[in-house]
Amino acid sequence: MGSKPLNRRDLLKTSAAVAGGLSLGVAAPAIGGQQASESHHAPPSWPMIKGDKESNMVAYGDRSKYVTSVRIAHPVGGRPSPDQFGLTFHIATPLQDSVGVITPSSLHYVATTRGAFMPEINPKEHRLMIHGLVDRPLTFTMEDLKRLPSVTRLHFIECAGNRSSRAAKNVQQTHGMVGCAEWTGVLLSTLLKECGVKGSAKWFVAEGAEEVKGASSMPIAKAMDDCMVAYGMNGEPVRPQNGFPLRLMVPGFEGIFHTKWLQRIKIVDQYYVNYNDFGHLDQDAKVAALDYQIGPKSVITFPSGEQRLPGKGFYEISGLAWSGGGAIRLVEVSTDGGKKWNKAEFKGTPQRMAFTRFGCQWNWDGKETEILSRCTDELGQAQPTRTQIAKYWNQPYDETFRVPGLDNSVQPWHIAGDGKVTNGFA
Ligand SMILES: Nc1nc2c(c(=O)[nH]1)N[C@H]1C(S)=C(S)[C@@H](COP(=O)(O)O)O[C@H]1N2
Ligand SMILES: [Mo]
Repeated sequence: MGSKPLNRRDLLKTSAAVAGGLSLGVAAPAIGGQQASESHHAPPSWPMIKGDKESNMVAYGDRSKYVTSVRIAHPVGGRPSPDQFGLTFHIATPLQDSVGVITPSSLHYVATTRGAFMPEINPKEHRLMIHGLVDRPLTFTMEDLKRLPSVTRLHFIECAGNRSSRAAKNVQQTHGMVGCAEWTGVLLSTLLKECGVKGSAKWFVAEGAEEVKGASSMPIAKAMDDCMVAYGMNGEPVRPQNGFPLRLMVPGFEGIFHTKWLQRIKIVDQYYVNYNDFGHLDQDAKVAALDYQIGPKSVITFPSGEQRLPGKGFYEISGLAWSGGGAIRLVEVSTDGGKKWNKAEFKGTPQRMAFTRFGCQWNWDGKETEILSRCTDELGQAQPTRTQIAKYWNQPYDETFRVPGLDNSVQPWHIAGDGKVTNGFA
């Protein structure tokens, strides 16, 4: 880089100079910045991208050819993806390249429970039926749904199989089965009020249009609280892989409950086990409501596995935090393997069951170390370490340890003296 390593004081000096105005160029340059002159480091002149009507630069915006991050097939919970028949069950988000809190739809993770089968639904003919323990069973077309009052909310979805392991090399492999999008739709409670829910209703079951039908029963209280029937995702119709034209959002609950290609909701008075069930067998609605929730979780996305720091000096550590229990209240970062913890800064206002981007200023001394993040949500729930999880399950913490159930453990990234970042579990 050529520039002299920057320490925190230099950075503060620089920002003070910027804030004061008119003194630019007097203070020390920021990271990698060099004194500008006409002969040296002037911006190069670039060729023009040739757009024509057919190209996706005009009709449907493409990203730059220099931006190349993509989703990858993800081995989730020991299940191969793609499997022996070439079917892909799980595709992971490239979190290492993420900025902000929105996962672009084309990079949002995808999980299907039976291979890559997706129904191709014509929205004009699509119907959502709500029946069971209601006064008036109703059927809604997409047009009907769009006439009703809408909500737009930022929410994450995470697959219960999203887990770190020693074998995982980067944050896409350790944490990629999660994404956060801006969802638009109608609150399920709005639809249920139209139908009139009977007093005996305790659970509801949702069904998708493809071969595999729906997940386990969900408590009716959740339906009346914040469930959404979503037709919009990041400012456009929900993508086919994410449930076009309609999907159920069950904020904070494990991914499997967010039924895609939603066509039917039945209100019932008892717990039903579905074909799609993955062990959600709590038959007490209150226990279930807590058990289906994603725990408080955070991960550093920069610097993270397989990245490399070019040299000692200033870096902003950046990462994501989320919880099924509500909004994130606190994120702490350690740069010395967990001895000291510093409060991270939020980028924007934390929202309920949504990604919160955090940052932490760090002056790396160029020595080998380990960096970690941990979070606490609005319920006061704190993210555990792997050793704490092993203790909780009464298992020895050794090379064979695999987190049972959901894995929201603290993820360490190891930084070598040459700046190479690797998985701290390996
Ligand atoms: N109809 C239907 N809905 C489904 C699934 C499915 O296979 N079919 N997969 C579930 C699982 S396991 C997860 S984790 C989430 C993933 O949502 P996404 O693919 O939009 O990220 O959808 C859930 N909804
Ligand atoms: Mo999933």
